[in-house]
Amino acid sequence: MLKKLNKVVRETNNFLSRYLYVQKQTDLILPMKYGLFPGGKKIRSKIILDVGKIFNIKKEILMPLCGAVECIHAYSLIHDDLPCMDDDDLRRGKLSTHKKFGEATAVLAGNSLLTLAFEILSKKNFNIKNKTKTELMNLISKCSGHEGIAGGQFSDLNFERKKIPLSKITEMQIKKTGKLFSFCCIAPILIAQKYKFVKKFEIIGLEIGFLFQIVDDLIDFRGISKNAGKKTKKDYKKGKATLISLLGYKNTIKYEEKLKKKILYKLKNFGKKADDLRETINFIVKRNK
Ligand code: GRG
Repeated sequence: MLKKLNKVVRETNNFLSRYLYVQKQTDLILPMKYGLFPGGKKIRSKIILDVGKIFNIKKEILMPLCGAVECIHAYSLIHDDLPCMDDDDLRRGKLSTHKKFGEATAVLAGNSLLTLAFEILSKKNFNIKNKTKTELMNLISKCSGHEGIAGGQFSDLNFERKKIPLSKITEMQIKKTGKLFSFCCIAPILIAQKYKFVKKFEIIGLEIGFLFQIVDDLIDFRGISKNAGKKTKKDYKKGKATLISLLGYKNTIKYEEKLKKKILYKLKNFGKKADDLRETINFIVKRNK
């Protein structure tokens, strides 16, 4: 799995490097690149390619999608680290973007990465039908904005030091992390025009994202900062509403195991073509960064 994931890292980074190389070399290019490379597991890109494999979509067609999703993801991390958000000095084993370039630059580099995602998706050489492009841009907007990542982040900040019920924590984490994963699962299906599978994979994506976030919280709880490439044990100090704060460590592990099994069961009818996606789901649970 690690070999396959590293290949996705190389290919996605190559796509983005080439894309940025032909852009006008403004003063924001450097902090944008800093937020994008190096580091980053590119797990969202891997999922796009895994689902693409199930629906027979060639990798070359999917690369702009991977690039666009990684731009939005990198943007969310840059802004997440800002003092007015989660206030982190370290990301991907190096100084966070605002620590390196200053807050104003980090805000603008983040904004530029968001708009770059839409630029990539609207390009002529993203070789899919215009109708599908519009569907993808509509969906990625919904997943990133107030109904998705931004809305989830808002709740995450608002829930600090409050007693929050499981349903609300789940809803917040599904927005903050699950929505972009669900986009990764739906996008190749929209390209393949296999609309009857959209709902099923939307839910699978939300659940994979939720699983990913639970593991992220467990990594923070276990607190091996050197592996994680960022400060750990922060959730407890900040009074974050997580599954661990509500259910405790052991029950969270049980919850995680159950959720993983539930997702894998939903893939049972997809045969060998879903093996890569199964492998990615298992990797998500085993990862330590
Ligand atoms: C509207 C896109 C957007 C952002 C503004 C700041 C913010 C609102 C949202 C932050 C959301 C956030 C940071 C969610 C956490 C998701 C998560 C678990 C990130 C870590 O992902 P990895 O482990 O990171 O895939 P790497 O470094 O491997 O790429």
